[in-house]
Amino acid sequence: LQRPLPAANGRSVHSVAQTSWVTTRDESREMMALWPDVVRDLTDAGRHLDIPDATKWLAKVLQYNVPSGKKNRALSLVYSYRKLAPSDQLTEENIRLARILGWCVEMFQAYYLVLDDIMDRAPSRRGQPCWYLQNNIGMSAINDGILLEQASYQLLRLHFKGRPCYLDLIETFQQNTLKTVMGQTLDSLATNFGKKPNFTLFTMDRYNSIVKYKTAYYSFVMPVQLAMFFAGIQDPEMHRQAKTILLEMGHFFQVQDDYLDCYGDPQVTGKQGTDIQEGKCSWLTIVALQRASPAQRKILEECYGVDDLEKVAKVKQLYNDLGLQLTYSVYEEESYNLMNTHIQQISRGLPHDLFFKLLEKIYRRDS
Ligand code: GPP
Ligand code: MG
Ligand code: MG
Ligand code: MG
Repeated sequence: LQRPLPAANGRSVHSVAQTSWVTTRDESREMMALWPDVVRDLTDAGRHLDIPDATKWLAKVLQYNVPSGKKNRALSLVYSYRKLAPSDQLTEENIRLARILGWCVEMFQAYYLVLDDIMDRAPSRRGQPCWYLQNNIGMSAINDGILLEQASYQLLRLHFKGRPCYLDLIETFQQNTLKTVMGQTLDSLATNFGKKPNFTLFTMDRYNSIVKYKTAYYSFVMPVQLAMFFAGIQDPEMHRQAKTILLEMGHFFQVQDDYLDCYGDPQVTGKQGTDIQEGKCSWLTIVALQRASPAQRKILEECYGVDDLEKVAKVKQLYNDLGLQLTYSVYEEESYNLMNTHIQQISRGLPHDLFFKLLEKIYRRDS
């Protein structure tokens, strides 16, 4: 599925991507082997036995929404832990705990996605109907989102309570969730809560804030921060340097997400794009507004954020006329090179190859 990768900065991108793919696949298998234990911990380990219906429902919510994704965030966490922990800490038991922490992250991701899909009126996710559209669940899915969030804290409590890093882990989840919901707030404000979008908020500055908060913190900063705390790394300067490059990667990741919403193959991404009809503040729209002639801007004002297939097609045609696919590939290439340079500048004892690996995982992604 991957396009051939050109070498950048003299590094053989292709071979790095291939090796990482093999290890990622093995780690993904190890994660899946642990999943039944996670469900058991949360459903029939002696808790809430007096309300078996609710426990059964929780098992269903977990099964549908958590293990079906790519697990990129969990895999990043486990990989980071392996790279960051002192070798005497890398016991079977600690690797298992890192994987459980990975599942906590995936449960948070599932919680965000269940709610985000309601907010974005999305039809599909990970190649299946969105949870709120399953069996008339509708707005009850809001409660299921909260179930997923609280189950994640419960799993954390079961395995980490009493460890020195426990409070740091809880705070990392809480702080990053606050950032994420603040980002969703900005996203909703630009979208004008489902009415006609507010183009005065469609600036690159505003876009940068939206994606930093709604995506970069929880998708890139959080998994590595958790791995650092679990590995016993507290040094604020190390955390600051990691955060700086991870926010950059998270920004890049959301630009890719916006691009794939329009130009991706739903068979590969597992989700049908809705950004145009929902009037989202997307990277494509910002660039289009920057480049549009007055006549073209008029098309956007008439057609953007309207649930009408013909109008959606007109917006896509305008993106094509403005050459946005080429703009995107140039942007992707340039950002990739810039991030490689920034990784080389990391000075505070953080392993560069960890960040190179995280970057390779997303560079030129199509899903
Ligand atoms: C991505 O935006 C942001 C999220 C999935 C964060 C949701 C967080 C909540 C607290 C609800 P997006 O809508 O473009 O993502 P996607 O394309 O995957 O729907
Ligand atoms: Mg969405
Ligand atoms: Mg959204
Ligand atoms: Mg999207």
